Parts: sequence; structure tokens; C-alpha cells
Amino acid sequence: MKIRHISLLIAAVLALPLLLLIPGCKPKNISSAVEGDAAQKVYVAPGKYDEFYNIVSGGFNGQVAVYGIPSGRLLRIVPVFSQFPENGWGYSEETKPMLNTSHGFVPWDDSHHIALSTTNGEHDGRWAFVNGNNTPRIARINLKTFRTEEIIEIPNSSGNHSSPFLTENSEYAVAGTRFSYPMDDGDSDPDVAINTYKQNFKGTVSFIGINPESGEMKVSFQVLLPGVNFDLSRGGRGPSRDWFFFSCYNTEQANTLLEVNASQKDKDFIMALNWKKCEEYVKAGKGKKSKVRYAHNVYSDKTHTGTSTIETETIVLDPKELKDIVYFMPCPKSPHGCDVDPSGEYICGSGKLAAVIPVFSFQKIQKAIADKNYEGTFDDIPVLKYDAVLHGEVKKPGLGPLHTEFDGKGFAYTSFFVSSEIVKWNIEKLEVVDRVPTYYSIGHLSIPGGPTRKPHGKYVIAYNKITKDRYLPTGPELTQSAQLYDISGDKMKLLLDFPTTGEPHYAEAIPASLIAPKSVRFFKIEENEHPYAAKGEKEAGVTRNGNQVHVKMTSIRSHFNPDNIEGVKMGDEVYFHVTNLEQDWDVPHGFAVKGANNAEILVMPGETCTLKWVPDRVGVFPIYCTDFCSALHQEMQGYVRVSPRGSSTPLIFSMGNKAEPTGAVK
Ligand code: K7E
Ligand code: CUA
Repeated sequence: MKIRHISLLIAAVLALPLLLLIPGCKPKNISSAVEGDAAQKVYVAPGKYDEFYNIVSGGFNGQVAVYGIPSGRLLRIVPVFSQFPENGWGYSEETKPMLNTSHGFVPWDDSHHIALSTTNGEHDGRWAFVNGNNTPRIARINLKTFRTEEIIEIPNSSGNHSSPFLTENSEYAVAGTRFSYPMDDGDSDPDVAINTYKQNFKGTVSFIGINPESGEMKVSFQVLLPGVNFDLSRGGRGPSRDWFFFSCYNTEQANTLLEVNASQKDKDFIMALNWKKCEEYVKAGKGKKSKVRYAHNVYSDKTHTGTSTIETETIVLDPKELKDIVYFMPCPKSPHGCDVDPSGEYICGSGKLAAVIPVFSFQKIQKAIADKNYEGTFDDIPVLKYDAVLHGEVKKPGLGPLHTEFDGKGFAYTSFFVSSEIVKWNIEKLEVVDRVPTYYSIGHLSIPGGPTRKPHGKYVIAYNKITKDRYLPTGPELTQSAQLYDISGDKMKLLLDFPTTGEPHYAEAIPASLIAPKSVRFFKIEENEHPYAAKGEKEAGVTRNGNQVHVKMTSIRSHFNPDNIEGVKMGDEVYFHVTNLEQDWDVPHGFAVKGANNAEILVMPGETCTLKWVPDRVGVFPIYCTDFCSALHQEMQGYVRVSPRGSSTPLIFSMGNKAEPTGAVK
């Protein structure tokens, strides 16, 4: 693996775009890559807990998955942007609004990056943020419940990739548009020829304010930028905490065949943006109002219901007028990752097509700005001189660098897609000290706490793009794969392969001790403010309102109340509002009805969920619990009778052995 790099590097410079097509070279010593004590290091005995929660983006499944580290055990899939029939997310009436956007209901997205909330740059275990890359959105997951609590759409954006990275105290989640495009807000005409990219296409980055108490988000301001692709970003910390850094590619401003046309220049940019200054300008009224439409969806654990609001305005700052908020730094070549070390002094660019890793110095950036040490401008924005801002370059590190994480001991770990390896290097001295193969073609990598001021270290986890031959074959489609390496010593050691759902991009791991003690076990029934909650069996009932039939139903081991319902007619919409009366941990009840065109609902103790059902035929339909909740789970069932339109069957409901149906007829 070592010698081959040099000749490949030369080839790389000559045939850069093509090179990215080559899947990683396959290391020869696979069988010897795992050492004898690896199994012991990842073995978490039955009944024991993992040391870390690993929160992993799901890529094209649009969700977030939670694994234990070091075992690699899958603990949970948290539905976020995609409907999830397993628990009814996006199917229940309460959660449908969470997937609303200005385009209407969008039940899927592409989630790439996790950001765990920090206080003073350290993990605080409160929230996980994740981006939707397709229809630009950011979601916030509450780590007490592992539920998606909020989704905000990002207006004036098109492909929300460099997102949702956080400022040091989680003041903002930051989102850069991947695709520049002609602005389509109220004052713009987006109907332009695609080949007018250079004149008409724009980029933006958005600062999404986070309420420090509730976590609730709002679009605080946006910055209008030249039309390039914004790829990744990181907030500064410590001395650089007021700044944010974004990698930019396609500074060629190509609109077609980007694999060639956006690989022309030797250097693209990392953009340095002073968000504190932006805040001051916003306060001073220097922003312009932009008329937009974007959805803001919030879920309440009190009403157990999401609400969607369409917002209509943002504030946009223009660096052509506000000269001291944005600077470009040349960065070789088509940078992907843009990562800030724990001290906040060093910013690493990972040029996919570059033969070096450039490391920029925050102090030097500040000096170059103060000295106006520019090599020119790009669309009126100053471009700082490369040599003036460079701390140095890591020479011949590998091929196709993508992302860098840090261990807090002065070392950086960079993933190399093409040469399929993780390379460890010394940040001060810029010397490679170790490299290990990955199987194969690593994308992101993650060290617990790696993007914080105080990394927890111990492991690095590789998220690989190619899995071929690592697991039993399952037809054309293979599982995705992560790999766990021990980084506690000088040399990295492969410990474990574990399969993952979706296609993970970024992930963050956090000590279990920061989350587990706060985990919610059930919802208190007396605090349930759902309008159709039945807080006891006496509150259960059925009412008709026009063609809507509302069933207030309770579930408790092992029956529903009511469990017999008659008087539903063709043309009715039936809403089953199921309240789980249990007040204990780990006793969900499910609810399903034959022929419903949606999914089940899985109702947690103390919660109310609603399944809508529009019967399509006359008959008697079973309803039943889908979660094996007791020895008499199979008995947890009932029937709904559907009569023809206009029939005189009265609306009645009953439960158990009551002789007379009790009921409300309207
Ligand atoms: Cu997969 Cu962060 Cu979208 Cu790199 S990105 S790999
Ligand atoms: Cu309730 Cu099974």
C-alpha cells in the first residue's frame, strides 16, 4: 500500500477525474489485518452496555441509525425525513405534518451529516441534527426520546449538503447550498437558460438559529454568494469560534459535465465567513428581506402531534456590500472535507483531486485579512494569498482525501477514498505517522468527539462505500459497511466490521453516560394533551362528525376499548386515535386495520397516535395489536363493521361482555 501511492499520485495528477472512478485498491493482507485480541476489545457481554452511542446518518434511506460502540450493534433506526411504516412515522396523522415542505408532502430525503449539540465546543448530549440533502431541510432529534422533534426547510437553497454543522455553543446550525441555482425568491425570475450559470446562478449559506432552551430552530439570516458548489463546512472553535469555513468546488462555474469541467483549476476555495460580523449587520438592519416560502415543522411531546407552519421571509446579507464578512482561500483541488482541529487554529482542506493536504492557520488568515494580503477577487470577494494563510501541506498522504477527524492528542486522521485507507498525521509537523487499509473506499470517518474541542478518542470508525466480499452475498444489493479501529496506541488497529443500514455518510459517537441517564422511559398519561386522548377506558368512545368517524380508543394489556364498532359506512373516514394507557417502560402497543392504505402505528406508553382509514368495501374488518405485548397479545384484537353508504346501522361501540352496546349516535 505504501510504495504504490507514489506512482499512483503521479497518475492521479494526470488523470484526476477518472481516478475517482476506480474503487479502492484492495489490500493484500486482509486476513492478517485483524490481530488476536480484536474480538475481546469489541465484545460487549450479554447484559452489558456499549460505551458509546454512535449516531449515524442513513444517506439515501433518509433516516438516522443508532449503534453501540464498540460492539457495532444496531440499537435503533430513528425515522427523520422518510416515512417509516415500522412505527407509523409519516403515516400517522400526528407525524404527517413533519414531512411537509413548500413542495407539499415529501416523504423521503438523503441524510448525510450528523451534528451533536455542543456547549463550549464539547458534547452536551441534548440534540442531534441531521441534514436533508435533496429538498433542503435540517432536522433536530431529541436525544432524550430519540425522536425527530423538528424539521425546518431551508429556503433560497438547492441541495443542502454542507449542513448541519454547528457553532461552538450550538448558537446556529449552518447550511450551505450544494447546487447554486438562479434565486427563486419573490423578487427573482428563475426562468433562465442553464448555460447562463455564471451570470445568473447564486449560492447561499444559511444560519439557522437554535433556541438554547428548547432547541427550536429558525432561519436567522442567509449570505448571498457567487455561484459555486458548497460541499462541506465546519465551525471554528476557541480562537476561531466567530468564524465558519466552507469548502467550495466548481469555482469554474460549469453547468455541464462537471467531472471534467469542474476539475480544471488547480485550486478551488475554502471560504472563511465571520458569522459574528454577520450577526452585527443583521442587528444593524443591513440585510435585505427575501420573500420565500418554507415549512417549519415542530413536534410536541405534550400533544404528541406535529404542526407545520409555512414561513415567508428571510434576511439576506450581500458580501458585495458588506465587505468584511467573507473571504476565499485557495485550496487544492476540488475540496470535499473542510475540518477544524480541536484547538481551532488549524483548518484542513481535503482536495479530492489534490496530491497534498493543505492545513491553514487561523492566525495567518487573520493576519492576511488585516494586511489585505489578497491575490485577487472572485466575484468581488477577496481571495487571500495561499502562502499567506497556509500552515503547511501534508505531502504524499494518499489518494482522494475526503474527510479529517482529530483525536485531541495532536493527530489528524484523514480518509482516502481512492487508496482506501485512513492516514494518521501530526498536525503541527504535518508528518504521516501511520496508515491502515479500509475495506473498501472509505468516505467519512468518525472519532468519538472528533469534531469537538475535547475528542473522546479511543476509536476511529470508517464508513465505506464498497462492501464487496466482506459479507455473505445477498444478491446485487449489498449491505453498507462500517469498520472500527482502535486508536488508543501509536498504530491504528482494525477491530471489527459491522453492517449498516442505508448509506452512512457522517456519524458522531458520544459517551453513553451523556445520554443514557436522561432517556425517557414513557410519557406520563396525565400530561397527555392530545385532543383525542382517552386517559382512561371511561373516556373511550366513538363520535361521528359528518363523514368523519373519530374513535377514541385505549390500549392496555391485552385489549382495546372499544373493540367492536358498528355503524361505519362507505364514504366515511375513520380516525383511530389510540392511546396507550400503560405507564411502564417497554410496553408499546401497535395498531393495524385490514386494507388501510398506510401503515401501522406503534404507540408508546402514555402517547396517543392516530391512524386514518377509509374503508373501500362493505364487511367486517379485524383490528389488532402488532407488538407482542403479553401472553394474551394474540387476543388483543377487535372488529369494525362497515355498512353500505346510506345504511341505517347505528353507530355503536362496545367492549368485552357488556350486554348492551354503549354508544353515541349522532
Ligand atoms: Cu458522503 Cu459528507 Cu455527503 Cu463525504 S459526504 S463521503
Ligand atoms: Cu398490545 Cu400486543
